[in-house]
Amino acid sequence: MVAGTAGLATSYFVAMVMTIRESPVVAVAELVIRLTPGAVVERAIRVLGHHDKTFLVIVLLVILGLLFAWAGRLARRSWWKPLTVFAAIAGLGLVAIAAQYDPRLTDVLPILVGFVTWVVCLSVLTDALRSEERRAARAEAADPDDPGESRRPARRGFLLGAGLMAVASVGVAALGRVLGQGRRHVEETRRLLRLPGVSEPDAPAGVSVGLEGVSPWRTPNDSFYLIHTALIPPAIEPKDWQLRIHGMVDREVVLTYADLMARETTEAWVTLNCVSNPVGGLLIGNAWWSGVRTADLLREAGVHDGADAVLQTSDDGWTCGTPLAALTDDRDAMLAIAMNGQALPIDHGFPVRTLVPGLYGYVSACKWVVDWEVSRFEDISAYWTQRGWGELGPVKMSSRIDVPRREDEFDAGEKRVGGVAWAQHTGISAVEVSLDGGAWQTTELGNAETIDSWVQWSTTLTIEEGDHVLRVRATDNTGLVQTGAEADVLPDGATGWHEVHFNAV
Ligand SMILES: Nc1nc2c(c(=O)[nH]1)N[C@H]1C(S)=C(S)[C@@H](COP(=O)(O)O)O[C@H]1N2
Ligand SMILES: [Mo]
Repeated sequence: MVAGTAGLATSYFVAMVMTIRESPVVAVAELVIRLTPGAVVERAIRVLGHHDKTFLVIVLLVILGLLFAWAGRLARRSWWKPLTVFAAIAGLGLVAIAAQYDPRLTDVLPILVGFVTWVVCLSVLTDALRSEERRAARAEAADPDDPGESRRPARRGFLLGAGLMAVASVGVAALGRVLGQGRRHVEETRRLLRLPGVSEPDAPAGVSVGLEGVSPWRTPNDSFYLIHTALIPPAIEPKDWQLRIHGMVDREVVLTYADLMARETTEAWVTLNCVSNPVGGLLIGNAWWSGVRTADLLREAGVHDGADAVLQTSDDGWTCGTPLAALTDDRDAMLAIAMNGQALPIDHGFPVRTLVPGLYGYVSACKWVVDWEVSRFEDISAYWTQRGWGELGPVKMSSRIDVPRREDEFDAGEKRVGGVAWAQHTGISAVEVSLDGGAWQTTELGNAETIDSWVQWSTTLTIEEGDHVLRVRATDNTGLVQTGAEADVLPDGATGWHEVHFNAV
């Protein structure tokens, strides 16, 4: 039962800090409610008032307690029988999570953590007891008069271990509750924020080529890719947020959230992508960002001659070195407070992150940013550059086929194909495709809107029966044609042509 409780505590902790709606136990309770006939639920509510859910959770906890005790008994004889009990309980939890509204893959994490905790804690607690029991049985067979003195140390160890584990479980659960409440509060503040100067436009006319299966031109916030090293993204109240600009400047500047709100807002469509995006990969998204121009802030601080970098630090300790030129030239580099017209989601850097068109995220797009040190590249080192990634991080031109998908099969004949292409802050002028290694053919482009955002492309091909391969390449506004030379994502971004194999019948 102690091992079982420990697993419930760790799974609760993980659920709370990830601000997953509720713990797995509550998910099961919700599933039970959903599966119970309406009349029964109504009667229960009439009898129990609003305590129906609490009551159900308590019943579930009691049942779990009995199952844990049973698993403990089984552990006397067998190492695998208790595991099947735990696996069955975890399985029920997974079913309950999967049945929730709009579940995400990460929602299963609390259950996995709980399951591992059960297995580890049960074996830690029972291994010594079991071998002790076997030894005692052997001793008794040899000398039936031995009163079993030899069992005492193992029992004492067990009781001590179980006591410590119980205390630790309560601690973990309480910590989870405190952290979870903090996050929920920030989530609530975020939801209630009114952001003057932040607009929420629809995607501009003509950006879509109107082909189903091509990534939407504007990426919704909840499907925008996420990359961060923080295990638990920081939850920062806007009133507690500050950015300190210091280092090689005339005047140190400290900005609060209210200061940012009082300033003029700049808004732009910008495509952000990750240096770790392989050719054809999905670590890219396009959004309408609102914020304050970094160039203005740095001008007010008065940057010294000789500075060429800004070392940005996040509240979670992550750092990146950003080329000063990209933060001070005329592009829309900004301290962003909103994404697609909404306050930044916590996972995307709430309350404030940096965004620099034309640079990969790892050198520029610092989330939960709290410190800017104006400096020189030779004097600083940052999280990813310490690990062998390139210092400057300009985005490399690339293009992707979204339709057809890999291994697609469709009828031979006329087929519309399409995808996206990008070269942020240079812009795309053409996209071409080649079928089965044939000549490059031009495609039609959607409205490019700005040089900082991606562009959709599409064309219609006549496709004969059989296996095929389609390749794509882009040309940027300087006339440069995307290279077919394949390069790995490390150290400064992948190159090569995306190709898709498919079959027509
Ligand atoms: N604090 C912090 N900011 C960060 C990162 C991080 O790990 N921690 N990752 C960077 C990387 S590598 C990328 S690609 C972008 C991703 O931004 P997104 O998660 O909003 O899509 O954030 C950047 N900002
Ligand atoms: Mo990245």
